[in-house]
Amino acid sequence: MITFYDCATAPSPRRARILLAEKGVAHETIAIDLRSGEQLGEAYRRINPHCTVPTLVTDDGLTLTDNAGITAYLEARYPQPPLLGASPAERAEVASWNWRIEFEGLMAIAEAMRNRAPALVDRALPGPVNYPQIPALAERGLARVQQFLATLNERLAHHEFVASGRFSVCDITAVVAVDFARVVKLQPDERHPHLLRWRAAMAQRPAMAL
Ligand SMILES: N[C@@H](CCC(=O)N[C@@H](CS)C(=O)NCC(=O)O)C(=O)O
Repeated sequence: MITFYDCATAPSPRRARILLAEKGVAHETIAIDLRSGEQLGEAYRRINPHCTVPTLVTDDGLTLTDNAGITAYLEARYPQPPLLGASPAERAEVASWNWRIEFEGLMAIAEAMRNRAPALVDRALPGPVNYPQIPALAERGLARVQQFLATLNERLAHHEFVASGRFSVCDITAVVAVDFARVVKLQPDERHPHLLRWRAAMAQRPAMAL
């Protein structure tokens, strides 16, 4: 049995949760309570020394400790439907857009949120090492998130999906990022009609409700 370590309120494990559903992979889920710091406790640290979710423990004995590894593994093991692109050109486009959404979207939101949340003092970055908050990074993060929403809106003006002309892991990462932006009170609005159209289309997929 595949075991998935998850947290219902966090964006990173949501990416893997949606991917597992889109691929139709049977698994059991174990919830990790990030709010109480369970990820930093000895028991979870033994499973994932990076102290982050998601973690996927496969039925062939691998422990995968981030979305990059989980995605590569699931695509190779369950190739249908292909979510990393089919042709060499598609694969390059998916890799490129996925990185952009992670860096310009997810990282920017995390930067804006983690550098000012009172509950995250000294937890400005996830992982086993504590880092202090830098309030100026929260400010910069907000500007970056607004730019990210504009960039994605522009991209979707002429594309039905984010990359490769079909549904891919980029759409999953982008849905998670756009939805997570609400934690810094930024959401697509009338300035982002293409983004709103795409998000409504994505809502038709049952996995996106996860
Ligand atoms: N590179 C990792 C990042 C995972 C990550 O940052 N997870 C966050 C939740 S979204 C976490 O575990 N945070 C624990 C903490 O803040 O202590 C991935 O995408 O898999």
